[in-house]
Amino acid sequence: MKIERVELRLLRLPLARFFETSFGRSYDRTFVLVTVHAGGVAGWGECVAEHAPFYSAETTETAWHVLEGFLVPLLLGLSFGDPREVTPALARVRGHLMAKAAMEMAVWDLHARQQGKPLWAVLGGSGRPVPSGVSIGIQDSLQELVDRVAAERAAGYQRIKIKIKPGWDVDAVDRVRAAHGAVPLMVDANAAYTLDDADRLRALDAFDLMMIEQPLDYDDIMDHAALQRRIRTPVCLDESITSVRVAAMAIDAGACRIVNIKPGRMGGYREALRLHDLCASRGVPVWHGGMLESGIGRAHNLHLASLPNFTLPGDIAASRRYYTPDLIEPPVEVQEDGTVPVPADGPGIGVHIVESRVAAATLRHTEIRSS
Ligand code: OSB
Ligand code: MG
Repeated sequence: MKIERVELRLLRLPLARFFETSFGRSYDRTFVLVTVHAGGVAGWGECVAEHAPFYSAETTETAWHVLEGFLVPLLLGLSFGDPREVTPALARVRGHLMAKAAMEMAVWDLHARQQGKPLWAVLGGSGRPVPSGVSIGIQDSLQELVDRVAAERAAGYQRIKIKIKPGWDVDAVDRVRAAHGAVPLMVDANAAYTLDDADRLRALDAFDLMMIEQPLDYDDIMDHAALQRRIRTPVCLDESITSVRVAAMAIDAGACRIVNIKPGRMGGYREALRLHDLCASRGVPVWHGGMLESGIGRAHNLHLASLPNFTLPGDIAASRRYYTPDLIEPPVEVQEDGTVPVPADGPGIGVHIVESRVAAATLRHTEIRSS
């Protein structure tokens, strides 16, 4: 396959409701969409890099810069038979995993569409509906948190994740447990603690949490291992897992018992599939994370999350929790049993992209052709 042209778009969409983590509060999402064209077929990818370099060092603007100046030219010069050949061809570029992933995943979508197959089939998934949970941000009050949990449980979601930070942790979990009993519950700290907080984090052991996600530094493995030796709650790593190599190290070191998989965080599907298989072989359960994606990125997530070792509910919720309207029709919906069906409206990611909505949200557009 030879890619003939690539389009980049920078979009901004208002969030249906603000989202607050230990990094701060967001009211909208700015992101890059990548479209790859070959033989009259288009593949789409969504870059998970955010406006600010808080979750990761990448931003929407670094992703744009690296895609436009380096990654797209490398792709346009490439002739390949399988989307797995894209990642090694980009290896000269250090880092910028989110920028790489957006383009690599667009190529997978294109490849699936050319074969007339759903994306899940070329990824080795099953297309089964995906057990789904929600990620609930930091609220203005504990009562609002309790009310949000009630609303999400009523919608059917299979587990609740709440964001924590110093000052919004043990009390928040205590209130949710008191109001909601044995609901499957976990917390995500987005790297807001240090090992000095181990006693505070150990206090969370009393609440029978499914896991604590990324309590310590984004690039740390050894401190997480030290923490896991001191707490009973399973540690799950998100930010730290940027490659299969790091994941193997983390598992061997006892730094995590569960892994959050986000292809956007690790350069794309090739590495995410290898991580899925590594975790399966080590008996480590995985779940699919989310980055407040639009329906395009969310569709990608659903296809991957239908692989067999995604045994825990993912952060893949209905469109209405994020964007109203979403960029796709019909929107992603959660079913009464708390699963979300994998989109099946055609080959590839299987969604109808509403081009007028994409155009209305686009702040910048460029097209790069092979010379
Ligand atoms: O840490 O999982 C995270 C959103 C943006 C950046 C990082 C994270 C998140 C979420 C939201 O938790 C998950 C979602 O519903 O998309
Ligand atoms: Mg996380």
